[in-house]
Amino acid sequence: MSNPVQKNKEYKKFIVDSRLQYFKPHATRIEKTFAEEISSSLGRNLKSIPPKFFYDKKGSDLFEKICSVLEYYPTRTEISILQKLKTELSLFLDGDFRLVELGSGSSTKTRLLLDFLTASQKTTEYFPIDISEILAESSEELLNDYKNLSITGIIDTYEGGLEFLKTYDDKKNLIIFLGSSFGNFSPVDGYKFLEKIFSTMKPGDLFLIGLDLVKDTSILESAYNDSKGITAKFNLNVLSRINDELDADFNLENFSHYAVYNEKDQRIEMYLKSLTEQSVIISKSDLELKLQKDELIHTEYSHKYRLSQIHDLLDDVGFELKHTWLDDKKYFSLTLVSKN
Ligand code: AVJ
Repeated sequence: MSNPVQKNKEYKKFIVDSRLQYFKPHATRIEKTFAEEISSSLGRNLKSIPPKFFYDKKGSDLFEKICSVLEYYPTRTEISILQKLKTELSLFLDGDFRLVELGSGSSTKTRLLLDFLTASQKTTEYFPIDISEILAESSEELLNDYKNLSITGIIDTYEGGLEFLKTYDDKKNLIIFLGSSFGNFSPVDGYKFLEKIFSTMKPGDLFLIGLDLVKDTSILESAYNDSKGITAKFNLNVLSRINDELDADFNLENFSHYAVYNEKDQRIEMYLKSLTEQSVIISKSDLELKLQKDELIHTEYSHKYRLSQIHDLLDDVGFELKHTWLDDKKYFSLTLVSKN
């Protein structure tokens, strides 16, 4: 086969060493800037800030902390399911698979799958797809710990990375999307995203998705209102980020964290509540934001699913259901599907 890189002219390949390389799109894409997105999302009648902006360095660190607070059950529950799953995965893998991860992930979860793949395959490739530069240090640690592993980072949006992978070669892919990150999508956007994944998969490829399940409102609301206030800090941090990067003057003391479960729409809704009537200047977005007392800025939806909904959704997109793994309390799910 000819060098597969040549087919993807719009990506530039960076070789770090024989086991580590990454691809980055060449030209700047026609994506809106942070300033533009904030200008339109906060410029509307119902104000919002897209959740993808939570994850600057500080926000990513705070999210890591959330993952280990007592009330936030998803991370540790998913890890416990992955521990169980990895011993059963061989039943579903015919031949060698490359691990493709949407998001560069928490290395704890990635490692559980790499433990299994690197032990059962002569060599294993790991392809994280992430818009933020994939951390050099964590790659180095992985390469140290798994001698028959090689890493190819794709620094792009999930959609871009998947499109790139589609024509990359004909090795089989096990695509993983963990942590219930899918829960941030609205039902319509989520459906489109799954169609995108489906359309970029080759027959024989597998897709593993981690989704949070519907449960008692009190358990859900506690998970997003932890007693240490880490989730509140995480939510408020997006305002600091806007202050720093867009020359804004949000006074964080004038806002509070508010998270509530909407039973009808099966989602946690997160907001920043304005504690006073106030006005905020966001220079780089060219915006003077006027807020009423108690006005809400929407920052995140985190959808929860019933098992039957997960199965119907994946089935509607065209996937074939292979298996769903749950924890004992049925708090969280991991579902493996294939494209035939
Ligand atoms: C990363 C989107 C899965 O929705 O639970 C955690 C983000 N927000 N606490 C989630 C989050 C507040 C998290 N996801």
